[in-house]
Amino acid sequence: MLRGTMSTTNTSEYARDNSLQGQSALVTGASAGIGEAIARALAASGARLVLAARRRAELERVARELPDAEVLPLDVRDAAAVQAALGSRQFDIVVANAGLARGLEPLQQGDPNDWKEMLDTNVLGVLHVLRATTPAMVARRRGDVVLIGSVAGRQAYPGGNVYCASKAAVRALYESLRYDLFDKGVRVATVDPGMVKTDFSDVRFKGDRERAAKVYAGVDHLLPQDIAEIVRFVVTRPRRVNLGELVVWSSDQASAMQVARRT
Ligand code: NDP
Ligand code: 8X3
Repeated sequence: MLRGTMSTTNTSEYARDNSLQGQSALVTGASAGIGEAIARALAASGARLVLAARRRAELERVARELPDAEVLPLDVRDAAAVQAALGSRQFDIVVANAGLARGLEPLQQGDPNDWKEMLDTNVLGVLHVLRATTPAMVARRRGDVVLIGSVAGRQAYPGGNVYCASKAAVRALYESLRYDLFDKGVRVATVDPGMVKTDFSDVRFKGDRERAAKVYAGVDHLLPQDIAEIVRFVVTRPRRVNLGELVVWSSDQASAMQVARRT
């Protein structure tokens, strides 16, 4: 076999591909937690960032620390606003991360307003963002879509009902999107984390910080930057490589239900 043929390992290609210089990236839910960490990681690799979420002040806080970032106050539930803000723009990378859980009650005690908020944000919000941004990717035959799913979309747990259903929908969308986009130059991945310490549980328990803290007590839980580094790895692979489904557990978590606590 001649050196320099396609079958030869080319390590310099990998060194080169770690840069996102010249690429534009949209991250939804970039005002906090995992989305903020993803924005920081992609920016550190040279990408120009568009930071989307509802809280302008938090987006501005993140943007101030990045070399080239634009803030885009946006509620992903609002289809018309998402289309108006994103429909005429081009992105190399779209990370659909914005999402939330509300409540942990059995379904028979659940609040339909919570259900609507979760489904509107976690399912329709993702669809709105992808509907607005993927046509330009298809037209250019280039792009990376990364969905932030959850282990909750793979294993339901008590009280997880509608949140788990919303993340199961994200997983189905991932699978379906690959059929829609694989032959159009657009890669699709889903990164599905287990327990990551963010504001997620504060939001789920509507500001009950004590209850939220108990979720992570004694656990060597994941950090937002752990997920961010994986997203960066996904989008910096050579174009022939499409990492698909990445399930990321804390080493202290065996399943949605089994967590080893050290206290
Ligand atoms: P955070 O609460 O820290 O961050 C959630 C982000 O989503 C915020 O930036 C929030 O911004 C944004 N967001 C919420 N609703 C909307 C909306 N309607 N429009 C635009 N942005 C919105 O939680 P995480 O960082 O933990 O969550 C990020 C994603 O990760 C979610 O999809 C979550 O389901 C998923 N996930 C989290 C895990 C965890 O253990 N933490 C594990 C697995 C998955 P703002 O309020 O400013 O709009
Ligand atoms: C967040 C992880 O297990 O709390 O999606 O649902 S979990």
